[in-house]
Amino acid sequence: MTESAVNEHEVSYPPSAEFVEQANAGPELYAAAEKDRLAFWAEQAERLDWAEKFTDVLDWSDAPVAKWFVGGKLNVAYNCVDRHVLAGNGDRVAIHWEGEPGDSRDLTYSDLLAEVSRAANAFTELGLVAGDRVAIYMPMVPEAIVAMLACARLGLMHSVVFAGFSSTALRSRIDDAEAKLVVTTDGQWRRGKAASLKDAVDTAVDGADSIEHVLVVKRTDIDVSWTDGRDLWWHETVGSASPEHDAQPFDSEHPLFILYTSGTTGKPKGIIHTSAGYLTQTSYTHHYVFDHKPGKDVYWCTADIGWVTGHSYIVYGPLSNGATQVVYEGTPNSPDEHRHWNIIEKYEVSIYYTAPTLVRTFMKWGREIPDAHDLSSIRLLGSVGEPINPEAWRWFRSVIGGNKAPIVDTWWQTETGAIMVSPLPGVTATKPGSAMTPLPGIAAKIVDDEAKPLGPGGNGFLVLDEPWPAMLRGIWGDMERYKDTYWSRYAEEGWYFAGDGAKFDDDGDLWVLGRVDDVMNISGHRISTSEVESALVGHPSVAEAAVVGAADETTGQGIVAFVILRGGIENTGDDLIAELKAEVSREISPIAKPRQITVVPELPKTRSGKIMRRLLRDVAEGRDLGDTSTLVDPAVFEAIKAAGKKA
Ligand code: 6R9
Repeated sequence: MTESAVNEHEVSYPPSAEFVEQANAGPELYAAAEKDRLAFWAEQAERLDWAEKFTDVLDWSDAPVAKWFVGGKLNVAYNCVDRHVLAGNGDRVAIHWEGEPGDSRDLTYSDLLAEVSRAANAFTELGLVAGDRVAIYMPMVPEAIVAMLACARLGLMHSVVFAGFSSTALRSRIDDAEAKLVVTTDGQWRRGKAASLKDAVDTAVDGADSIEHVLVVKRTDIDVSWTDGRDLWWHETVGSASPEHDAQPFDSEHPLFILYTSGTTGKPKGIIHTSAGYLTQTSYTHHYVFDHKPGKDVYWCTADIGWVTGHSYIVYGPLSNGATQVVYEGTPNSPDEHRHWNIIEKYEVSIYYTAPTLVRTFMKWGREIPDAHDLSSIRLLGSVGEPINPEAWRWFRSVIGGNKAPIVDTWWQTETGAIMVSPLPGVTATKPGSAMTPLPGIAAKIVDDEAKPLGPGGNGFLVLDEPWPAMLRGIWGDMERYKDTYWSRYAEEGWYFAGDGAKFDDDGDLWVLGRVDDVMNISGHRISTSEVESALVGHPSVAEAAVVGAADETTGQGIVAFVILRGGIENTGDDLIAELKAEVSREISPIAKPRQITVVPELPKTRSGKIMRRLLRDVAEGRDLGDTSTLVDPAVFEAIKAAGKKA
């Protein structure tokens, strides 16, 4: 392995004395979990209101399908809504909602209770019973969250499908889960324009045998076609239902939702999550990792509910903790690039959780934009979704965090349900680019191909060697694939294979290097795509970079890079490319020097913001493009190919 792109012994950032003073978590949390892991989780489960106490913390006898908090009963929606009202916090704002065109709405916990109760009554009236599946295909409107909670309240499983996905993607998810109801909107706002969403639903449900009803929230007021008997307006059906509803408790292991992961190949996997373990870990992590203080903090997670981050850190974690949060419907540059900072100023957001790709976009737009705003309310920043390169990390901390807000770089997956590896903001001295340490109660290892655990300096695969409460319970309809994908690689040891490469630095801190399929092999040297990207982005001319390993006759793979320049930087052609290659040589090693660097206007990304390296590899290796259906904008490729020809 080559040297890392960053000097990991550079200054680390300890929390300030003032932060430590008021922090939810201290070092004793690690000690408690260390002493007795299961007792620690039993204690965390006390964060929830139980209708019936559990008798056992964990039953792993049917591994790899866990049962957590065995014999317990609770209602997830009651824990996210009712209990806050009953505790006297009904007037607290749960959701400060900002619509894309500039409309806004505040929902208190009492409002949320009335809405969720109405929706639960309406769903019951439609004949839905516990265990049924409901597809939710909606933009970021409050009703989307209400619909999810109404499902949870009734023991229905929701399957949220990102509203940017095609009708084909929606249909395959409806069919796979045999959903009976789709909840949607007439249309969605995108950069000031209303675009139909109902049309896509109509196409998707045409001939879908399982579907009985389509429930439509009026959002944009555009015309929709209507199928009588099947289609229902939310404002009529839910609007006329009673706001009183008695939540029934369900077993700890009652299924809560299915969420399909954007698989790189083949059919998407319907990841199954269940109730009590999932809620315990999302609540626990939201409280400690974000140092959340209910009634004081204003929290904003910029994800979409179509992704797991939206499930765990917009809906279940924050609401179980009685949070006041911002929910934003639109894109960060609508109507202009000031939108996020305007929202932060307006609501005095104190905790801001986003993705590295967005941080790099902000860098590209230039610091004068956030600098024009008062961001002094921010006291904590979070990052999720991919490795955050040290350059973006430092920019985030200094420009957005006023050089004082701790950054929590949180590693986890759809499959893990909740955060697994992250700093604790009042404890950990953080290093730019490192997710640092498994959280208290979480067991992780870095191991080699032969399952040998690696120590400081080691570089291998990230595995989870003990079950955790929010872990997936399977893949919908395909338990063989569940075992095969996650548990066969280290079957003998019984470890969960995360599919990520990782290393421990010499201090024993953990660095996630990216998906294993993103690790290149150059003349027998393993180099992570993100390491090279990080080096490129470290150059003052580069805003964003994507790196792939392309087949190479002599070296096995050669490194091919695509870069976007920062605003105002002139593309000097060969001179610039030579300089960038030299930069990578310097930062990592001559072995890591890209064979080819192409300046491009855009990078192809999935709708969740992940760079589609597979497609870039196709371009780099001169192949026809495969499936581009999950891309935000397939036209991006034409521009990339054109730039490649010029290069
Ligand atoms: C939550 C989420 C999971 C994959 C995961 C890894 C990457 C997520 C990361 C990170 C480095 C972090 N990933 N967080 N890599 N540092 N802090 O993103 O879930 O969409 O299922 O993606 O994302 O590669 O395996 P999901």
